[in-house]
Amino acid sequence: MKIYLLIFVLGFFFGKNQVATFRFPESQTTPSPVEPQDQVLYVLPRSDRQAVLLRNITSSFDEMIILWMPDSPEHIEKNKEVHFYVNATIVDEVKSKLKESAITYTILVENTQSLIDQQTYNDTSGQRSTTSYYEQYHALEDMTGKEKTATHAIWIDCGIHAREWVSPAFCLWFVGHAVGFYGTDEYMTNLLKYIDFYILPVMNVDGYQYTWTTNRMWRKNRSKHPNSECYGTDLNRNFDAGWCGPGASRNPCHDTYCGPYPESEPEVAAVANFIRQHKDTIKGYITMHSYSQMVLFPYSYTKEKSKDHDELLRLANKVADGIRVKNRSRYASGAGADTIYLAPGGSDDWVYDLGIKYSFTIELRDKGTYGFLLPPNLIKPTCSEALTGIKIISAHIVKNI
Ligand code: 0X9
Ligand code: ZN
Repeated sequence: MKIYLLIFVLGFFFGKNQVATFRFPESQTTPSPVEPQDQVLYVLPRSDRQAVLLRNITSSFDEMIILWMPDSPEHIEKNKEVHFYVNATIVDEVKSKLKESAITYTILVENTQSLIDQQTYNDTSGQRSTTSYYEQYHALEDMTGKEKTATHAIWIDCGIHAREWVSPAFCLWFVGHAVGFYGTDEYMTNLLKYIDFYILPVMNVDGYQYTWTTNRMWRKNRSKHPNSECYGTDLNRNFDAGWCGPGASRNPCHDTYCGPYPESEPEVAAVANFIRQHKDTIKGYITMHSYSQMVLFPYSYTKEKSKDHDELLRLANKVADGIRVKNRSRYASGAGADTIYLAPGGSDDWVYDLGIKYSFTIELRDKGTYGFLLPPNLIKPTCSEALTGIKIISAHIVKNI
């Protein structure tokens, strides 16, 4: 059995993975009950007019509204769910605007700050021997690892997007499961006879750290751009696959900013270099995101089908079926561009075009009840169902090596 944890190896290439000691941020204490909290609102636009209005509202309040779903205002369409995080100071104003425009909304998450507190206060170092370690969220300094060489391997990365905390939690949980249940989980033990895993628990190290210290809703990395006041590039728009085409933004202030050129970001360059160097060994690529419960495969940068579309669709359907039967959770499956939205510059598409056929994005729980603020007690069921999926993909890869 070989499981490689890549955080330090790649951290070396990033050249900037020093992390400050975690300090409980002042802004993250639960306000008194009378103090209004940030809220997540849900709207289903019923007409093109409502979609346009929502596009305007969600893009006009600067940092005060953070779109959770879809990824950018341009993707807001009639009859497609919209989830957005609204700063407490403008919650009333936004609600009145929606009412004025006769747009019905519901509150998805009312107690955001309490959820954030619940997810950060119990971060523990040095409790790795207890199972509950894997059922909590962990700050960066809590994760460690090293690298060797493999013959057949599957790469799994987590934490491309900073705020999707259940993703890094999954990578840690997966390592804990593979090591802890080696010999007991027969399927996994067998799998590990034929295939190694490269695990990168957090690709977006700076962004992830920033969500622990400053802004829980941050998505991008934290790079600085010469001609802009805004920070950050969306790492999943910075890979060299249809780079910065429709579905990405050239504006550094936007959440889907593609960066100044492909692989401009050190995190992306490090991962791309590693995968290029190991492309004959790496037989499968799986990148973990949240949220919306989906099993996606290339392409996302074009609506055209890939040449392996049929095989990948069958496999993605098998994953969704497996999760439904074993874990009783519903995952949608399909090519990215049809299933979620057109989004170029993603890691899965780049890896696929490099010649690694089995390339998947898994969007973990949930479907919007908590969104990015998935409570820690849901880490375990989320990881269990993701493991079901990864076992199915891995078995297919092993059969086809
Ligand atoms: O928009 C994304 O990058 C992913 N969704 S998320 O909500 N986690 O941000 C979807 C990625 C699908 N694959 C590509 N766009 N290549
Ligand atoms: Zn994501």
